[in-house]
Amino acid sequence: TIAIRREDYTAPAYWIDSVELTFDLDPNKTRVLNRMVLRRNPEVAAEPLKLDGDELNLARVLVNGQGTSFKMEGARLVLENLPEGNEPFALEIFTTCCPAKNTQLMGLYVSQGTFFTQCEAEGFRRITYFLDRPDVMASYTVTLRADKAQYPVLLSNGNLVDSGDLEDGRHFAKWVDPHKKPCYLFALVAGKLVAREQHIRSRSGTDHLLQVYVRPGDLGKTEHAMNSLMYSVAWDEARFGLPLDLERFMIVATSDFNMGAMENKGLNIFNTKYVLASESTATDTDFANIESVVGHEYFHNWTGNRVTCRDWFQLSLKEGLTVFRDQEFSMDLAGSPSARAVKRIEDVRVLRTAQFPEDAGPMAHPVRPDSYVEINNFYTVTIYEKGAEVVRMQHNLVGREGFAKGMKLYFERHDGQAVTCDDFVQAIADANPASPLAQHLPQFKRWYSQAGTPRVRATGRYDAATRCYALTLSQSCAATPGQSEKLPFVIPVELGLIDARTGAALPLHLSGEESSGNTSRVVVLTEASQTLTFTNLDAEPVPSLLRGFSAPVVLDIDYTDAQLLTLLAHDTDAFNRWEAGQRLALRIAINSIANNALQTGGNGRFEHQILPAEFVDAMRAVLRNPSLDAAFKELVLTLPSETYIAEQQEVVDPQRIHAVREAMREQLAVSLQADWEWAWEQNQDTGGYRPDPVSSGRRALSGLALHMLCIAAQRTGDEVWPGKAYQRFKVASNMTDRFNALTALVASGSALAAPALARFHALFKDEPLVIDKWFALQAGAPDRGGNVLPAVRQLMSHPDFSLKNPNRARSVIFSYCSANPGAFHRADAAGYVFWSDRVIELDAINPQVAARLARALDRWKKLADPWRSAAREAIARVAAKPDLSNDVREVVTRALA
Ligand code: HT7
Ligand code: ZN
Repeated sequence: TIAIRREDYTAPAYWIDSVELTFDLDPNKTRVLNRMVLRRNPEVAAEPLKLDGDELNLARVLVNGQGTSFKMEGARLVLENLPEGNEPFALEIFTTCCPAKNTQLMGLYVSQGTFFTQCEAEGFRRITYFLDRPDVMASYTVTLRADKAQYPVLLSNGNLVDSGDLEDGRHFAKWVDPHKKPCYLFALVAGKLVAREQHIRSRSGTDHLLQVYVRPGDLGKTEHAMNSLMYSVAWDEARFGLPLDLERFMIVATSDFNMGAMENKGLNIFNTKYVLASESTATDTDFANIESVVGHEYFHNWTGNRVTCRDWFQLSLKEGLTVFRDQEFSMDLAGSPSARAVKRIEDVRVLRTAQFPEDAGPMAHPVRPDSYVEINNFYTVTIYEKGAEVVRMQHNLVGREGFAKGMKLYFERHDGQAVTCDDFVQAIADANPASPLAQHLPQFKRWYSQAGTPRVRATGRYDAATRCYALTLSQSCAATPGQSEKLPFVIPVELGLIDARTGAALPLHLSGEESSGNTSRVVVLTEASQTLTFTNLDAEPVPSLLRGFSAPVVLDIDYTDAQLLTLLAHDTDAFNRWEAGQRLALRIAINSIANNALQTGGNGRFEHQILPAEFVDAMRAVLRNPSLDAAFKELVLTLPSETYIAEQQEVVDPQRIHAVREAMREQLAVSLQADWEWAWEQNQDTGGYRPDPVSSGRRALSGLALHMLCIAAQRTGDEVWPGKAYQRFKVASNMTDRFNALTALVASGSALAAPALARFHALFKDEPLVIDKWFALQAGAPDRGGNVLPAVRQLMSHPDFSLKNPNRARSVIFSYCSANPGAFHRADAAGYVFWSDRVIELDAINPQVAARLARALDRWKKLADPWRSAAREAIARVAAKPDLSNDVREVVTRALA
């Protein structure tokens, strides 16, 4: 395994101006004729042409129509005897490949009798020999030929310029892409598909055809995806002045896909999970995910496709920026400040439960990595979500208008180019020369080069004599693999001060500055330690720091319980209001975990009350507060996840964390029983189903209430609420309510769970995405005496299970290994043995999916024994396999380092 290093980047020795591809599609032997026009790059010293290839059968190579000598260097095709000089020359390569055997789902593959491609990052080389790198941009003409009866629809990028019948029942379609593109954006689709179509006219008056292609039975589930696409087109034009640059924009859904979706130019290919939705088969979360993934892929049309990455180290250039854009899109569509805050909290929750652990573990890497073995392993939460936070900080440092100006300059400078993360931040700064971003640009760029999550420690001191409050903010960042020393970051901290007695927002007077009377402002930290002095204060205030999560850092601050209760009740910043509740809950969890005196009784339950009355009362106050939205209440009343609690611990006992969190939940369920009943009653929907933020918030809260009532019933022996849940499960008119009721029964261990699960399967046996939920719910169920692992094994032998389908594999194996810590971290190590078997088994089928699963034990070094040694053994067992893919090898090697 050889690491590729960013500093070794050199421009390509050849450019490819145009590509003419002709496909004779056949599942077992597809023929690919590739006619290219190339020329030497005069800026690079002459060298042989080395074309990437992978699992191709080479039949013929012609240069300017003549046979030529060639050799193979590993999987690369090397041509040495090319015409001298800088004149363009023609290269024709004829290869075959076998899509039916392509279980990796990279390159050209078959899914349910339909051909699909996936070329990002390095899949195009599995279709033909090519310079498979994003800085080589060419014009594409593509002819597809296939059996007309089996493959009536033939799609590729751009515009359809010709089509017709051929001999022997075959037909053809010819597509020309008007835009140059890197080969990772190439796509083709061929099969029996139908499309929902929509004609739209842009603000500037141009007409476009939007199409969503699916299998014939799925057309009724495409309305939401189409609406999301129309909103996306309108939003990008309105917010950033970026119009759709194609006559036709297509989305095609496939049920076999390694990731969520792919932004191929004009021909996006999506996992069905992010396209298909009807109120009876999809939850509110599914609807929201579809909106954001459709938006995300559409926004790539500019941020990624028009301006692309110079090399894969710059991946966050397009991914971080596009996640930022899809987050803003969803927030703008959500509308109200409260709904925006809910979206922000959800995004931060993902960052903190997935990216912070990555940043502290063996796979930690900067937003712009310095090296990789397998690029597929770097489609990470750091590149995507932390990358988005780095863009968000730029946005906040230059302001909304300033950011729009920066984006405009970025496109003026780089349209049609393959560029770097530096080019992006430079454009934003240059468009805003007086901004703190421009002022601190070299230091700000450390966000791209230094891995690890910075910590900001805040300490406050009030001096009654001077009526001053001194707030000291000190930053640090722990070492990460390959980076022992970190330099200070630029950290924008949005803050306010709150009157401890009344909860009122206090005007901010910063010593040495003219007072604006504002109650919230941004302070930009650049030093290792800085002290801010606030004046004119009659008493010690409660600081509200990092409002809206203004930087991706951990904030260490020793709040008293009373201060947190004040913030929870009064902070004008909704994010920090939620955060105060989470801090209170986290503190209780951590103390209970540390408190060895707190023993479980023989029944495995805590004998003691863990939650203090003030906490329960504060939660009740939020639940009953008439001025708060249901969606926000649901977030406040959901305890921090086991993964998040584990991240706060030096040494992790996963069973104790699980037991404590379950006990806290049970107590919250029992103590607030009357309030949950009230919340359930208050949040019943009357009208028809709509997945908007208000009604989905009401369903989320009533779902949580039902869940809590079933938990309480389990404790008290009451049968009314499980009965009501079963009834709701049976009669619910939408999947959100139905699935929430089913979850409540399964998660509370009700006797009604088994009949409900059986009924659910029978009802939805022909809906693969719903059956995925059915599998995931069982694999993610709370463990009762070690019952989940045998259930998971049984699910794997269910006739509906298939390891080859990534959605199905994820629904069972990942739900157990990555999302069910209480059941996975078994003291007898059986969970880890199961994990290692599955990683090895999956690796032979689909290395990318296997490598994702391999990351389930990333944080093994934090585990207490016996888990730690058992986990190391399981990882070593995988690493000992001689024929592992590069993907899995890189993950386990880093884990053991
Ligand atoms: N840009 C897309 C990345 C992607 C991908 C990468 C590796 C293997 C399979 C893949 N499918 C899609 C997704 C996105 O960020 O929009
Ligand atoms: Zn993306």
